[in-house]
Amino acid sequence: MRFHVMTLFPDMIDTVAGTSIIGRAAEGGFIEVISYNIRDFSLDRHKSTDDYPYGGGAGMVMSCQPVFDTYEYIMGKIGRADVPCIYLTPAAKVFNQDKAMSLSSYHDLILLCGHYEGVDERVLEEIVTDYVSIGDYVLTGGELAALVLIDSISRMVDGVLTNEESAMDESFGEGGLLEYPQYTRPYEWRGRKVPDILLSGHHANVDAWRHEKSVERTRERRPDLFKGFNR
Ligand code: 6GU
Repeated sequence: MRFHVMTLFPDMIDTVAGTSIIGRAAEGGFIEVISYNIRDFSLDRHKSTDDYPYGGGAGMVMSCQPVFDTYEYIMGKIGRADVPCIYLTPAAKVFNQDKAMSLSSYHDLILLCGHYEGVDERVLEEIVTDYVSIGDYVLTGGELAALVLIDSISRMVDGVLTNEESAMDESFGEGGLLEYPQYTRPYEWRGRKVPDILLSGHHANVDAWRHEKSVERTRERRPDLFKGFNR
């Protein structure tokens, strides 16, 4: 799977996407993250990418031309039609595991990172297929949000996680419950002991205990999720 990221800060994308499990997946050829500097496509004498907003107000607005030309360059390179173009913005529906799952079925995804006060609406109307926010707070730009999508989608791609990594019961995995607590050595730390059931060797009892903890934790920390949980 390939991620094409349109941004004014390609280093931010390259650094994070080259690290840890996502970096390993790219090395292994399971995914590819390609960043495109929108500034490189500016036809302006000073390579500018933004201008003052019509109607006045604070900040600057990213111009149509460099964004559109970056998009056209990427589409020419991909050479296929069904390519979602996702604009990262707090003014959108919040991203979740279901959305990650549905996006993971594409061969290519284009991610557009805005900065300043936004992007000229006309180029968004022309190229964007999906508007995505990563939560109800404001970031200075779309790059961190794009990286969140890349991480959560990549881990669904075959070959990205080791068997060990993918076998983990996760929050939002089967059952829609949060992850149960985990412990490692030492048995006692600062007077806190590991729950004895985990040392019992009774796998069925351990599973039942973990399920109970997942339910309890979901009820306490995410009552909104718990409402939709049965059994
Ligand atoms: Cl996707 N972009 C920006 N700039 N801020 C955000 C966001 C996205 N999601 C939450 N805040």
